Amino acid sequence: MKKLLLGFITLLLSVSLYGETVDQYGVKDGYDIRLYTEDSPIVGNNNFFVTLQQNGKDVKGVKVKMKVFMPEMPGMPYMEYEDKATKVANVYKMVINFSMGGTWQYHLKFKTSDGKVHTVRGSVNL
Ligand SMILES: [Cu+2]
Repeated sequence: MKKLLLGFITLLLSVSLYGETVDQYGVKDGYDIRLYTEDSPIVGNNNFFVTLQQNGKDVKGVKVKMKVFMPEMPGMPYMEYEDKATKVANVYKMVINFSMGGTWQYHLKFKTSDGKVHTVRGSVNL
């Protein structure tokens, strides 16, 4: 019975993680950051979008890049992938390749026009 219950809980968790888009908000050094996807992340290429605002206005002259990585695990080397964003209208777009499922950490870096580099950390599940 215990085993059956545990199996049921695991199933529920995997269902809730699967098929969800990414939509994460953060504040760093006075900048409001939103990181999101339009589709649920998959193994392979994924479009990630970032918007950056300060006091409710889009921030100009910013360079954005994102690194995703997964720590070394038994039988599996450290993995990472990085892309620099291209700007389309007021949205920064990156194409991120995940080489396997699981939890990926990310460092989202943006360089503002004053030359400062700001880093936001988080994770994405797939
Ligand atoms: Cu891995």
